[in-house]
Amino acid sequence: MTLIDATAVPLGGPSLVQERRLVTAIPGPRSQELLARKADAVPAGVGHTVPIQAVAAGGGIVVDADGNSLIDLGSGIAVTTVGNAHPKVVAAVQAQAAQFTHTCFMISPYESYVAVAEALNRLTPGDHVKKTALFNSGAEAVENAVKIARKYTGKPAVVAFDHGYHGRTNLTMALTAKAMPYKSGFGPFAGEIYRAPLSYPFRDGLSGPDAARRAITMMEKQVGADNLAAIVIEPIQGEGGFIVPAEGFLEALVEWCRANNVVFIADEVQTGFARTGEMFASDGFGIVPDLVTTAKGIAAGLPLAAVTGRAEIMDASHAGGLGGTYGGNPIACAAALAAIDVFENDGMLERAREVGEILTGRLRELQASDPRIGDVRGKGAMVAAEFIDAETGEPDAALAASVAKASIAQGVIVLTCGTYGNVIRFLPPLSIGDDLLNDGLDVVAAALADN
Ligand code: PLZ
Repeated sequence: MTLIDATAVPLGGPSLVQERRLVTAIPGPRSQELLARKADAVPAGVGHTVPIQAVAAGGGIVVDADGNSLIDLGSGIAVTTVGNAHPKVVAAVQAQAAQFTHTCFMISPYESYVAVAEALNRLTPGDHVKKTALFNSGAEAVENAVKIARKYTGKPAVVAFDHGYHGRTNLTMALTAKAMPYKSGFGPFAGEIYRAPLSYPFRDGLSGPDAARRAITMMEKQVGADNLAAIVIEPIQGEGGFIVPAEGFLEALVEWCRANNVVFIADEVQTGFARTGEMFASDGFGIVPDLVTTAKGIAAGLPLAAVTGRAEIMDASHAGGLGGTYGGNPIACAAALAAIDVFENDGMLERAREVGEILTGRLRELQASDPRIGDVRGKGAMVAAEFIDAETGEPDAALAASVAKASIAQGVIVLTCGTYGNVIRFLPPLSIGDDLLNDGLDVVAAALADN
């Protein structure tokens, strides 16, 4: 068992040399060694996309144990939006860790939890009175949002949508649409969960209002508003393929929910915190959800998640009904306060839009000369290309997989997604420079040309 010589490892953060540099094949020997240990020690169910041993990251770079520098176009699935090992986050974490690491907020409260709640109450869409409860993961936040909505309405049913992703716990598996790899063999799932059709303009060609009517008819006829506590929807589907609904779809659903005492839960776990060029994707659609779930970008990589919403809904649960040992851990809260400072004061919304323009511009250019790119879509720095068979228009998952694999082999971290597995998504940290981003996109373009 060889551990990495710490003196040879660069510090992470923005001071890392910002260039793609391969000194071995991917994976190099040290990475291979770790992956062999992983295969022996960690179950096969816990997969990995990029076969490296990460040792440092920052700016737009991930460095591996073999000394390779890879361009990061995935942010650890939309988490390190402010940049990996951001100096403000590092300082906040170090200071809090030296102060105390845990008391349990339900036993001895501390200020940072309350400050994160205040910040989320202020930043999430709508100027109504809000409250926030903190948890550890996106899935846990979604589960709690459902609990809160059921308690408030006294109704049992929940509607999720086609292509939705909400987590891997039992209730959130039930809410998640895709069987493989998320659900297959892991049932039975939680009851009283129903699935409504989404708006997927590239594939259904429906206007927003028409797609909403289709979903509302399903909810009225197959569930019944009298039985329905909440609908849970990602404003832009993340794992499901970065599907941006047609204009008017979300607005019509919100309106129907209001008229029918149904809680509208926006799952902004992937879309939240500047990712879409707005603080929350809901802002870009002009909708005000009743409850918003957040995680990922909120704390730059420390495990933290939240449910924020209308005070009267959030307050419906009895004392002791919500919580958990670690929810709102002080180190995670310190990281969140530092990240929120960066989101609010360091031009992150503007940067997300700039990064988005580069991504969309470059991908549209590629699409113009390659009919295998069926659709380029997204908002801000959340952009994807959907790959199709140029003749039939059918999803081409094999092409997306081989372009992603070839890009990774050339030192560019890209992630696939989509119900059909035929989408490559781009979620770079907003600390990435234009040159690095363009180099990464050059590599993806070359990989596509070779495939
Ligand atoms: N809601 C919208 O995107 C997490 C998970 C990938 P957790 N998405 C990435 C995988 O293979 O596990 C996600 C999300 C949306 C909820 C979640 C769940 O968040 O923090 O992973 O529990």
